[in-house]
Amino acid sequence: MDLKVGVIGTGAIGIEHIKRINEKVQGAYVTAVSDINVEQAQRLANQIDAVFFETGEELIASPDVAIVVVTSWDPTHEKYVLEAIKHGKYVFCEKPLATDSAGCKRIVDAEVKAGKKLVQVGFMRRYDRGYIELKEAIETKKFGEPLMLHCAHRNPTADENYLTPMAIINTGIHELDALRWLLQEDYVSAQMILPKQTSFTHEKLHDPQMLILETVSGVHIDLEIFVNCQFGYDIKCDVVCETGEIGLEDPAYTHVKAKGKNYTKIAPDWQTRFVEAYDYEFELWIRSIQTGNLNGPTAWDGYAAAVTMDACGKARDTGERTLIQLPECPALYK
Ligand code: NAI
Ligand code: NAD
Ligand code: ISE
Repeated sequence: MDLKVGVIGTGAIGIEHIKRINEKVQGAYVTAVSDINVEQAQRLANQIDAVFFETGEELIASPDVAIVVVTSWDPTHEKYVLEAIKHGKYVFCEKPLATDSAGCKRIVDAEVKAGKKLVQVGFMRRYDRGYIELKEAIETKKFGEPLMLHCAHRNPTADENYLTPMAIINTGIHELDALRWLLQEDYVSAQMILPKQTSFTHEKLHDPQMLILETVSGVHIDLEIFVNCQFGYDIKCDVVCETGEIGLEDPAYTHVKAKGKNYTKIAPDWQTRFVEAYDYEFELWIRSIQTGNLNGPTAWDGYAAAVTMDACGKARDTGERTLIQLPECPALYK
């Protein structure tokens, strides 16, 4: 029987995921939506023949909702995930799981108390073909041990609501998870550098920012986060190993030769750059629930990323290298 999905947050990515569930993925369909933007969500509910709920809590409690997707603003994630756990319902939560490590810890504690993995975090880079190839090369030691990673996370523009801390909490959080997953290692320290700023930013956003992470075995990672780069949505991850380097290519299916130039396009946004990763992420999420074997990024992964995120915030504020230490991982996640 197809799973009935309730989606909280019908903004940019909420709409994308709803289409994905209804039109691409097998085994599930959206029966309910909720958003504080009542008019827009009600209109959407009518279009897709779903029920509109005034609050996320009512949606979660509804017998017409078997599983929950949280795609509302970052600060709202924690309360909806906790509510879904309270009802024993599987919940897919877009990143970040919560806006600090204390919030993520409350979710981990609630899930451990429930005694069952119910939460999956929207770290979709793990489902991207490029990252999967990087991971395979690292795991098989094809080029020896990884030593250094050079990474960049660039967005074309960010609006006035995007503030300095969001470079990590909302954007760099993807790398905090993806690189830990790639290397299968936790981080031990974070340093942040605030370089010369672009004239395209605003008063409340330092842009770009640079992060240096060190892992348990001493791998060093440099990550540039630049959210007003103007030219496109650009993701780089070059892994330097003992006998070779392996890095992401920009996905492109065609090239253009014209007017004396030979070029390929850069993706304009995250929707385009990671479309296949999001599709695959949802296909596997639904399948894993049907087979009772949830196997995507866990609440513990969300917590580990958030501990690092907090350390980055401290490193930015103090200008100092900040140590990172995770507590013992609960048995539920081993
Ligand atoms: P958005 O601003 O377009 O949509 C957010 C929606 O949440 C809005 O419709 C808003 O009205 C609604 N909302 C806010 N508070 C709410 C509440 N308490 N209850 C119900 N609805 C509420 O934002 P966008 O870009 O769709 O991002 C949503 C989430 O998805 C964010 O957490 C973001 O970090 C994440 N995201 C993840 C991406 C990825 O690559 N995995 C890409 C884009 C967003
Ligand atoms: P958005 O602003 O377009 O949408 C957010 C929606 O949440 C809005 O419709 C807003 O009205 C609604 N909302 C806010 N508070 C709410 C509440 N309390 N209850 C219900 N709805 C509420 O933002 P977005 O770009 O769609 O991002 C949404 C989430 O998805 C964010 O957490 C973001 O970090 C994440 N995101 C992830 C990726 C990714 O690559 N994985 C990409 C984009 C966004
Ligand atoms: C957005 O929420 C995402 O998650 C995108 O993947 C990221 O590139 C962007 O910076 C975020 O705002």
